[in-house]
Amino acid sequence: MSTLKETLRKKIEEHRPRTTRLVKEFGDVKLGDVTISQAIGGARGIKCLVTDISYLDPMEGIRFRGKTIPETFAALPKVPGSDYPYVEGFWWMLLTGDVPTMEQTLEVVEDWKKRSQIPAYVIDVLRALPRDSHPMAMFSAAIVAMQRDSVFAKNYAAGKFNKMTCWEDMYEDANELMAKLGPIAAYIYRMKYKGDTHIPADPKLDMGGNFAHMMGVDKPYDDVARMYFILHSDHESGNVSAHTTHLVASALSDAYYSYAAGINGLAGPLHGLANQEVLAWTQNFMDKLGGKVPTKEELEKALWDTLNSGQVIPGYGHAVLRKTDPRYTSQREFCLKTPGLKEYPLFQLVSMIFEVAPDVLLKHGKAKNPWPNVDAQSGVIQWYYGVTEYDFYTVLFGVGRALGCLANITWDRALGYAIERPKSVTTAMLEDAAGIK
Ligand code: FAM
Repeated sequence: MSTLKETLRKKIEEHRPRTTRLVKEFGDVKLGDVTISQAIGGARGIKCLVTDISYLDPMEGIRFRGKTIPETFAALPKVPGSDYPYVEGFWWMLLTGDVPTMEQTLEVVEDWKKRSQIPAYVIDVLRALPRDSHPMAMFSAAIVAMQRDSVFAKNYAAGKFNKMTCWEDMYEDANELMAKLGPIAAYIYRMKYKGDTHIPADPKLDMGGNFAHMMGVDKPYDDVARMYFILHSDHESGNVSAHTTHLVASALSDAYYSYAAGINGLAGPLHGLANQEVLAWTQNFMDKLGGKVPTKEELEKALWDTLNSGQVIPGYGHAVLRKTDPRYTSQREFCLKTPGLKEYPLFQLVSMIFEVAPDVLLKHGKAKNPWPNVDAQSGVIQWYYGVTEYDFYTVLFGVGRALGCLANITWDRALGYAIERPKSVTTAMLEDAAGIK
């Protein structure tokens, strides 16, 4: 049986000549022009990043290694007795582009188990932080604290840097992180919100199952975790968390520095924090109505009040997508097929927002995409299963997002991607280019 690392090595060796040829023979081929509004407007739509891990079509949504979300869930080996696949098998697929066998998947399960112990000093770091620190700040601090264990950084410092083989060190660090992030997140959760009582890992369980177990949440939360981590893993390379991770890694910073930076970007309200904001918005609104599900008219008014006060409707809109996010749809389907959730008032309200908000946003006329993104749906599932501390939701996103970011930077090293350094211009230069006197 070929191991993940050996399979990846073969893929990398097959891939390298394609990148080399493109640069050597076709380096001058144009991919597009850059306009002033793109330069000022967050580089929207400029094609200057390369990744094969996932691709985001504006109308179709995400494909992981060429597979839509339903195709991904159908193809991967399932945890016995569960409807959802092993996160570990998905990691194999993201890294190699191949669907692993059950045997290959279980090899990653075992590998991560061996690596999953949280170092004692990380616990010390977490406990030293004020208990009211945001869980994303705690998560970021824990990740950067582990930098001392980076194999990549150690070998670099020892003068062992080799452009052709350094991906192997990145791969080691990436696997260490993937194995530890779930337990760290669960530790933060229980320290902050569950009276500082902790549940040891169960060696029989896979990553998703263990996460649910260490959080102290019963089945089917293990499936929620698997679904959630896979759905949040990757959204091609230009989003803030993926791009930040890639940018920092491009300076030959190791996986710990790079992913901590990505996490800090994910913590922003326009990115990962939106899922916390969706639930805060929805619940505040329900509270004002004394807990009852509103009428469509009441909802429409509340949405307009939000827009008129200059705020965004959280969970709606997207920089690239121009239709309902399939990650939203996938979570909605989970709610619709799960007894209890379908009738749950909060889900009914989230469904009603889906009916009302797109029209309101269209009339408002600003957002290019009036449809819901992944964050509009995720909080309600967490709440239903008792994870009601919505400050924590972005940490869940961060555990999943690591899959994509870390697979990407492993390939960045394998293909020797350059340090990122776009060119800036001054406002006067833009005025000159525009012909403004
Ligand atoms: N509610 C109100 N206004 C919105 C809006 C929304 N949901 N989405 C976009 N707009 C406004 C936007 O603020 C901008 O206004 P100004 O011209 O006054 O600056 C205008 O519409 C054009 O924006 P756009 O081109 O459609 O979107 P952007 O690419 O600039 O921004 C988002 C994309 C996601 C940041 C934006 O849609 C937004 O703020 N959404 C709400 C927050 C959210 O759900 N974030 C999560 C995104 C998710 F995919 C993730 O990363 N987890």
